[in-house]
Parts: sequence; structure tokens; C-alpha cells
Amino acid sequence: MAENKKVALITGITGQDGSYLAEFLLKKGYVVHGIKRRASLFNTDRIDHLYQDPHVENRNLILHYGDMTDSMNLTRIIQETQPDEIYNLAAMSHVAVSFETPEYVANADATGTLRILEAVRLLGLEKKTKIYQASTSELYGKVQEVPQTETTPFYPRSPYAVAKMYAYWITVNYREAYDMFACNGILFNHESPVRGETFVTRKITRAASKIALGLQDKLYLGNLDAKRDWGHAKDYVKMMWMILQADEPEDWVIATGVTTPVREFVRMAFAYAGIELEFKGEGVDEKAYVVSCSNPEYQVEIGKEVVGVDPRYFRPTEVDLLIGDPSKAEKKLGWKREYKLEELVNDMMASDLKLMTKDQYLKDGGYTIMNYFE
Ligand code: NDP
Ligand code: GDR
Repeated sequence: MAENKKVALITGITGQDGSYLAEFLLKKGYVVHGIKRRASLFNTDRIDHLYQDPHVENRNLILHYGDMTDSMNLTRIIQETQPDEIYNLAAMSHVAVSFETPEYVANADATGTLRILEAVRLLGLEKKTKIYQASTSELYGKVQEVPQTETTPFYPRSPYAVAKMYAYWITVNYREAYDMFACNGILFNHESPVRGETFVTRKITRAASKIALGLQDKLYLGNLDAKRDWGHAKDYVKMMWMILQADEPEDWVIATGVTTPVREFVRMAFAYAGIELEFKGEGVDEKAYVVSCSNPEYQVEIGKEVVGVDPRYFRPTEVDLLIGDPSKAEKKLGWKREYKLEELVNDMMASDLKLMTKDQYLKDGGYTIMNYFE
């Protein structure tokens, strides 16, 4: 019966995590409401497979137009949907872009979180509605200690991280001040085949696939020395739900406990396609060359320079090293990961090679292949 179902509201449902979380909650029998932004083109690619005809009664997935910068809109949607759980995933989530749009990021990522919390309070839903806030390992910023835990001090290094720090603390404050079930998941980097194309992992898997298929010559990256703790988004959205099912509202680190340099991710992605790389040089002069290609389907020239550094991708302030300690979540909530880094890379490469094969057909058919701005 529809009225017995739990109701979830996901902000950012069209994003990477929103799409996996929506799928996860629908499988659990939830009615899922999602907030999407109006855009000049369709922006629901990641959730199109979950589409339900709006003319059919008793739908379990319902989308609402909205924006994190619009208090009245958010309040109305929360009032109409009366959610048992809100997952606040919407954010301008690109660290490098946040240096170019700092005021907007403060509005959407910081004040946007306040708008959700305050709407729940004003509507008198403090005792009914649990709130998950998408906090981030970027809060740790400049290295204070490793591995990073729930008690490691924050030192944000970007407008994005500073905005997320406000969102973290306002969530804690509403929990303490109004006795709300409001929690932060401090999630370390998590990726997937539907990761945004301008984050480094997806940029690499797309480019490695295109280079293997002869659709692109070279990949330009920024800081190859940065180290990240990369997990799979599928494992992480499950944890978002578990956080809201815990006995008490708390804050949780979600990570793999393994850190890897960007350079090594590049090597692993090309290796999936049978292409072995050798890195030479340092800093802006570092380059990677093809040493061998074991896959006869890919005609990559031996000795070809396929990766270079472009300082355009350096950040004014960088986060050098992230490695999280998820032992609290493992012990208290029984969280287990299914994906290791190699499996994540393989999943992303398999998907992008398939996707780029479509481009190859188009190219062979005489169509122009787009080179997106990355
Ligand atoms: P994405 O960038 O893939 O998705 C962000 C979502 O937020 C999209 O649905 C986007 O809409 C929406 N959005 C952006 N601005 C607004 C706005 N002003 N109003 C309404 N919606 C908006 O991010 P992820 O799925 O990767 O991440 C989800 C959340 O988790 C984010 O808050 C991110 O900062 C945080 N996070 C992510 C981590 C990761 O490694 N992925 C790690 C730690 C935290 P549209 O599709 O229209 O652009
Ligand atoms: P991050 O992810 O900043 O950690 O934020 P991103 O993939 O953008 O960068 C990871 C590291 O790779 C370096 N890098 C490059 N990054 C990009 N995007 N493009 C490049 O060409 C490139 N070359 C090197 C970066 O300098 C950085 O060190 C992500 C987002 O999902 C946030 O929303 C989230 O909060 C954090 O992860 C945890």
C-alpha cells in the first residue's frame, strides 16, 4: 500500500550519487521525490532508466523543479512531500570550478544546506524528517594527520570546501539545537561509469578509451602527484542510507583506507585497454609514452606521447593527500565495500570503451566527433 511506504526526498537526484541512491531506495520500496533544475537541454540522462510515466497513478519516482538557491521552492517541496528522509546531495561539486564561482558555491552549497534544515524546522518536521548532508573529505584540505578520521581537524583549501564546512557545522548545530536527526557523511572521492566527465577519473577513462580507439591523440592533466582515496559510488550510496537507519544521529567517515596518485590511475586505465605506459620527466614537463599495446583491436603507435601536463588544470591551492579511516562505519554500522580500486577502474573503462565505440561508428559514418571542453 502506497501510504505505508517510506518517503525520501533527494536533492541532486540528476547527479552521480543521486542517480545511484534513487535506484537503491526504489529497490528498497521507498517513494522517491527528486529535485531537478530547469536546464535548456534534458539533464536527466542518469535517471532516465528509472523513468515512470507521469500519467500513471501511484508512481514511486516523482521529480520536482527546484534549486538550492530558492528557499520558498525548497520549503514548498518539503511541505508537499512530507519526507521521512532527506538526502541533501545537490551542490556545485567541482573543486576547480569553485575558484571561479565562489559566491554561487557559498549560496548553493552552504546556504542551500541551511535552507533545507530551516525548512524542516519551520514546517514542524524536526521529529519526523531525518536529514543526510553530503559532506566531503575536502574538509580536511591541508594535511593535519593521516589517515583522516571523524576527529581530524578541518583545513579547507577551496571555496567549495569552505562552503561545505559551513554546511557540515550547520548540520551539527541543528542536530544539537533542535534535536534533529541530521547527520554528515564525510565521504572520500567516489567514482563510477556515470561520474561527471570533468572529474579526473572519468576524464582519464574517457580519454584512454578514445586514444585506444584512435579518436583522440593526447590527454592533458594537471597535478599528477595528488593522492586520492577512491571508492565506488555504488558502495557509498548504500552507506548514506545506513547512516539514516542508525540508532543515533552521528557523523561518519566513508572511505576505502587506500590512497593512490593520479598518475597511477592513468596507468591502470590504459592498462585495462592493454596499453602499457612509461612516465618520463617532472612537473610541467612530465609526459607518458606508449611502451607496448597487447590488444590487437587498438592500433596505438609504440613510443607515442599520450599524456602531458597542462598547468591550466593546477589549482590555486591543492589538497595533496587524502586517505580515510572508515573503521567507525565498519564497526558500528557493519559497512562493507564490494569494489576495490582495480574493479572500479575496470568498471569505468568497460563502460567508456563501449560508449566511445559509438563515437567510432559515428566517425566512420562521416559525423563530426565532439571534443568537449574539459
Ligand atoms: P554531481 O556533481 O554529479 O551532482 C550534483 C547534483 O547537484 C546534480 O544533480 C546537480 O544538478 C545538482 N545541483 C547543483 N547545483 C544545484 C542547485 N543550485 N540547485 C539544485 N541542484 C543543484 O555530484 P556527486 O553526485 O558526485 O556528489 C553528490 C554530493 O556529494 C555533492 O554535494 C558533492 O559535493 C558531495 N560529495 C561528492 C563526492 C564524490 O566523490 N562524488 C565526495 C564527497 C562529497 P544538474 O544535474 O542539473 O547539474
Ligand atoms: P576532487 O576531484 O577535487 O578531489 O573533488 P577531481 O577528480 O576533480 O580531482 C582529483 C585530483 O586530481 C587532480 N587533477 C585533476 N583534476 C581534474 N578535475 N582535472 C584534471 O585534469 C586533473 N589533473 C589532475 C586534482 O588537482 C585533484 O588533486 C571531488 C569532487 O567530487 C568533490 O565534490 C568531492 O567533495 C571530493 O571529490 C571528495
